[in-house]
Amino acid sequence: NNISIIGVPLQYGADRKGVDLGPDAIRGANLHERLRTLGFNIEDTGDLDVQRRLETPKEGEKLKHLQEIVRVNTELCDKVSAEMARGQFPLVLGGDHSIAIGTIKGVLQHVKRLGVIWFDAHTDVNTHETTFSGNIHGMSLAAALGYGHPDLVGIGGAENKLRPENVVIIGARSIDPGERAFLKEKGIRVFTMHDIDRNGMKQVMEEAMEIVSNGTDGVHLSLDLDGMDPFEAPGVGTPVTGGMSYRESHFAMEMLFERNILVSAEFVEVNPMLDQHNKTAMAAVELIGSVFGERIL
Ligand code: DIR
Ligand code: MN
Ligand code: MN
Ligand code: MN
Repeated sequence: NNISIIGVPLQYGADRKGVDLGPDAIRGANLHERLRTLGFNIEDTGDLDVQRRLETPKEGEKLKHLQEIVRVNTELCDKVSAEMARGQFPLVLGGDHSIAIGTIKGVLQHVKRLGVIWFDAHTDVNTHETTFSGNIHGMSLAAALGYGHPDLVGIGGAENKLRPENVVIIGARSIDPGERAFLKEKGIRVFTMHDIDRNGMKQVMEEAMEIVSNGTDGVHLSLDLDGMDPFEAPGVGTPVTGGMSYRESHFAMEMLFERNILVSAEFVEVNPMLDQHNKTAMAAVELIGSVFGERIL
């Protein structure tokens, strides 16, 4: 019943200004009040410190801003772990999706067999060898699985990692060739938009929750707001048409609450500089509310 909010104003993994303002935009959409109404004790631990000066990545540098991303994620890992050690539920606000590495590595210190639901238009399983963009937010799931640049894999200890059979991706519709090969090779279950169209969110979530809770001791939700349709969540750096509707996303969160499997959650990639009237931050707060038990009636 105790939630610790951890803001991570990191933009370097997306290499795009504005996503560093995400944590405050989400807070500003009435987050604390919504959670308190549900009966939770909220401790907002504030934001982690992130270097403000954005240096242009050097010529020939494959992974953009690697050093600062590793530093912040290492701090985040320690912070998440410390909050869990005192019985808190970590609710991490991004920031770009590279922060999933730090969050997951922190949770793994306490939950050795961890399931993950990765809600995203993308699959974020690139490595330094497959990436086209050099953006580390496209590599965070691979790193948490133990693949990619050693500095990323080493965050929170290389031996702490997810198992492919305990991970599902929901809402994917933009997958790079290298990622497609990776997903197939590791046997990671991806529920694409096609699956949601065909079977509906109810069945997709039932199957997904079965997979991530089977043989695990808890589940982490990593939710990239670009998983939603850009029409309803326009404030993201890499929008992809044809995403999950507001209702579908909302319903998925309600199903997660009913099943009561989450030990941690993060909401990432809200970019207020690209948003319309804070719509995306408000959508994030709606989803957070549902995950923690908000009901219409
Ligand atoms: C692309 C985009 N696959 C990349 N990834 C994004 O840069 O690796 N992930 N936007 O959220
Ligand atoms: Mn992502
Ligand atoms: Mn994405
Ligand atoms: Mn709601």
